[in-house]
Amino acid sequence: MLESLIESGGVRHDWTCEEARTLIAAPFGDLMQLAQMVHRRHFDAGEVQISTLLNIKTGGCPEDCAYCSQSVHHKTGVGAERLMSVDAVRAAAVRARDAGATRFCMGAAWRGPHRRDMDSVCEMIAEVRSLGMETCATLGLLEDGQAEQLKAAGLDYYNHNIDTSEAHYGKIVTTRDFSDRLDTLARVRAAGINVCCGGIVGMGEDREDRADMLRTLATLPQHPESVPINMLVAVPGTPLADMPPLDELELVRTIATARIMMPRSMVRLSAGRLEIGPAAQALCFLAGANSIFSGNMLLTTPNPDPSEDHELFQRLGLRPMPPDAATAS
Ligand code: SAM
Ligand code: DTB
Ligand code: SF4
Repeated sequence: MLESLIESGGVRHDWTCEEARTLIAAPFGDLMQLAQMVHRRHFDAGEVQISTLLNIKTGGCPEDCAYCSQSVHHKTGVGAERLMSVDAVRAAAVRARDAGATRFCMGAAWRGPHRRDMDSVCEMIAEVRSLGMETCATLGLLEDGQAEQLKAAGLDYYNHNIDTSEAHYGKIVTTRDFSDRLDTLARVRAAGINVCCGGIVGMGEDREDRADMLRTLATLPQHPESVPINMLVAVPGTPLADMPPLDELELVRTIATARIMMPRSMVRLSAGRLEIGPAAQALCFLAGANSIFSGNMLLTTPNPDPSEDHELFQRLGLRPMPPDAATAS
């Protein structure tokens, strides 16, 4: 019965909320079986793409995202720092490349980049690219012309998450709208940059919100090439500090549903791996996740040690994905 949703075998852009909600709520075994089938149709299920994150501008962000440690609206102990130097970014990228990462993602705690920052960021992108890695940046909302500037500098991917469903968005952020995020995503796409867009689970939303968030992504004119699914890291001092942890199987269901609805996208098991532990991570890979962030730190919170990831890959028979395989067949 679930199989009828993927009968055409192709990539669908006409998903309905009802279909997304049916998938995410299906009996666990049925959902997992379908996700596995779709995953194996398009990818080598033994391969996981490895990205590295670097916070190039920490803290002091004027936005009020309820989950974020870097907002000036919350007292989290994360101070505002200046934009890193190009040399320091280059050195971090060399370390990431030598540790096996194929994509280097630079994050900045901005509402969006100021004009004066664009030259430095473009220089960073060109440096990282010259090291032979794919480049990714997450800098917030983009204005006219900025996506084109980033593209010209050699940017491969832009990360810009919709974070949650449109209905739940106003409970999480008040300093911008859901539609502002979609506008930037359209600018990125129009500039010819690959789109990395996903969200966070465990922010007090319900299962239907998670389905609706995926439906928004899967009905974009082109699916995001990467879909990061983050489990909320409840940061002390943020409004979501006391949010009870979401059942891990709900994260697994979200990943499986993303895999089925966006069959050719890379689905990244992003923040929250430290919190869920190895067994739940294994289920996420079975559900069709095929990308992770490697390195002890995400932006401001810890991530599993690379040696633990290596051990988990050994236990599960997983291998790092070579750079050119990150395009689904
Ligand atoms: N300021 C830019 C923006 O908002 O797009 C870029 C950096 S922002 C920190 C990147 C993404 O990280 C957010 O959209 C959110 O999905 C994720 N994120 C931030 N804090 C998180 C947390 N505590 N737990 C899980 N995901 C988080
Ligand atoms: C994404 O979806 N997750 C990453 C990356 N894109 C930029 C960020 C996770 C941040 C987790 C909280 C922190 O370390 O501050
Ligand atoms: Fe700023 Fe991004 Fe954090 Fe929101 S998620 S407060 S925009 S750094």
